[in-house]
Amino acid sequence: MSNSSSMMLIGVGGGGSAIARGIRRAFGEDLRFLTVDTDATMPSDDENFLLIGGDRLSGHGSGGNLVAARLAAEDSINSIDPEIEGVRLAIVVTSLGGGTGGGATLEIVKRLDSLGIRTIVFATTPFSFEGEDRQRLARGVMPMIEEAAGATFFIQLDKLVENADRFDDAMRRAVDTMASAVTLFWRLVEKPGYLRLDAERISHLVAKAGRGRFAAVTSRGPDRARDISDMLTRAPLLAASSGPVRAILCGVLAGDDLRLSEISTISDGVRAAFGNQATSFELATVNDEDTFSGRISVVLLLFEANAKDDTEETPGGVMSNRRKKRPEKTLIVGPQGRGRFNNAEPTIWNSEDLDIPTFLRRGISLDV
Ligand SMILES: Nc1nc2c(ncn2[C@@H]2O[C@H](COP(=O)(O)OP(=O)(O)OP(=O)(O)O)[C@@H](O)[C@H]2O)c(=O)[nH]1
Ligand SMILES: [Mg+2]
Repeated sequence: MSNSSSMMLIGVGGGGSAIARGIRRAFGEDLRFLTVDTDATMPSDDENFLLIGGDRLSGHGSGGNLVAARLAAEDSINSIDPEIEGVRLAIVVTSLGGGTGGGATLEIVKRLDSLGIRTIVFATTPFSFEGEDRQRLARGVMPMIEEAAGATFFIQLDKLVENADRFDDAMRRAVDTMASAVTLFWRLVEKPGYLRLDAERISHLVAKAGRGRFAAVTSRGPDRARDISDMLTRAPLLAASSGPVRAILCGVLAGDDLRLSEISTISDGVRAAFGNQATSFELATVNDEDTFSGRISVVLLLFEANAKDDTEETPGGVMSNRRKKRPEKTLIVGPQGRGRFNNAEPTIWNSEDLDIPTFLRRGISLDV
């Protein structure tokens, strides 16, 4: 591959690949990029497309079968290695609700992790109108993806597209929002601005972050900084919280006209709205006159720690909310979630792998 960037965008499954292609359109050719699917018929950019599980699924997709998609990804996992040579940070975009977006994403993230590549997963969860089966499929795989990945953002499509009228507007908004987050990381890695986050700090943040929430907002005009603070305070994607926010990453993307007072306004607004109990607040700016002239975009990533979880300080000083292992109280489930059945042929019934504990398949959390 000619692009030797250390960051790569990977879209998985039909929905994930569609979003990833949209993000790439926003970047042009510069972004190192791969789509992975079990379905050979989906629109793809051949050079950047990897078909997995061809022998098992004959290029027809998994048809909502999580287990078949996982096995397809396992069959083909070696073929991903040459595509990710030299990558240090992977942003994986997926849409949960089908088989491939859930099952293959899990296997791919595990592979990336085993190769020492940091992973950030952005995963949409289905619209409520798509029905309970898809929701259940999504819920079942979420804890496993979260366990395997560095930082994970689950994005409810219902919330992401609130107030959108037409379906294509809604999808465009999904792409735009995630594109802003990808832009932030890509620019921080490739072309940092004045307030930079060094690669080591990003690496620590991503390695230990666990589940987070994020939103991206844009404004122009004389009151753009205040607008942004207001919009972030009201952002539906940031609203749901199961615990206090422990770490914040605030990325300000702007042109050369960004004023110091505007950075202060945004920073103060974010701290006042979300930062009361945050022990880590990272602010980074990306300066790109060509793309952001006249406007400011802010990507806000919030990491919260569940009250039951321990936290730990990483060498980079960023709080982690990944669960510490507490053998006497906590039920430890590895990334695969198949326990001692790890190397056995799965027991498949009704598209479910019965060797995976029921609470994991059903997405039920246990208070032990
Ligand atoms: N943003 C966006 N989301 C989509 C699109 N198509 C499907 N989705 C979402 O993606 C979820 C998963 O569906 P698919 O992507 O078709 O499934 P898959 O991951 O390819 O898995 P299988 O086809 O079952 O192997 C759906 O429940 C939708 O919520 C799309 O074009 N754009
Ligand atoms: Mg598909």
